Amino acid sequence: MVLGWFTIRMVTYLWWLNVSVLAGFAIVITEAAIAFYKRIHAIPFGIYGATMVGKTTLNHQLRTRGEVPDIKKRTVGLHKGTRKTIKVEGETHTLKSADVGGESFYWKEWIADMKRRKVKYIIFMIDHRHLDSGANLDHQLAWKFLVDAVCANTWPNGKKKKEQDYPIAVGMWANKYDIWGKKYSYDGEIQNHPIFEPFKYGMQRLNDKGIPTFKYIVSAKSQPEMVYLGVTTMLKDY
Ligand SMILES: Nc1nc2c(ncn2[C@@H]2O[C@H](COP(=O)(O)OP(=O)(O)O)[C@@H](O)[C@H]2O)c(=O)[nH]1
Ligand SMILES: [Mg+2]
Repeated sequence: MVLGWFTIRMVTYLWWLNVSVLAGFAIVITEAAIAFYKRIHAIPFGIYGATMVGKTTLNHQLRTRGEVPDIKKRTVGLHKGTRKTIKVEGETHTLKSADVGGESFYWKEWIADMKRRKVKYIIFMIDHRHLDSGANLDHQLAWKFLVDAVCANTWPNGKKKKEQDYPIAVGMWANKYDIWGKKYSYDGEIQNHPIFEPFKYGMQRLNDKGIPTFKYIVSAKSQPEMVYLGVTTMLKDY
């Protein structure tokens, strides 16, 4: 009788132990699987913008973290996408981006890149050249090209876009803050900084199309934390 009672208790206890160990084990496995999935399924990012804004620098920054050496070479055409793993506040994200030239004859490569890599997040980079000279329309022209391409219902080959062919969000990143921050200092909210003024209409068009836009200020060359925070904010918020 006593033995029987003891056996039942033992069996129940072992059963519970088993269940909790298994449950704990399952959680560990699931977490590992999610981390692994995140690493393998890199989130496709597209980094575009006029020439010399810092696209190659940003690609470097995402890959290496730290001060990026001066980029002297101009990017020719479209490069292969490379994987970057970034870690912010303990969370790891893997993203993939390809370096593309910024001269207008490469702009069509941006669309090819979006289509081929199924770009989910776009970072459009600008700097302060339009503030230095009102006659410089580099960013405005590149931006119009990009907004037209993203909002279009068809790809350049005439094929109709599907719902998942549109990006999840477009970031407008004003780069080289270390150069222009003081010169064009602004008291109000960063969102309202005059550097973004000429791009409002295009942002509105994207919003009307259901694509949120996100304004951001960075120094891609020397401020890795700003870069990483910008990327995670885009991933988290959209
Ligand atoms: N001061 C400063 N210079 C930058 C920054 N980002 C890029 N640059 C410089 O701007 C120039 C153009 O950069 P690059 O990455 O080649 O631009 P891309 O043509 O868009 O690929 C290079 O001399 C970079 O060192 C930045 O945040 N601050
Ligand atoms: Mg480049």
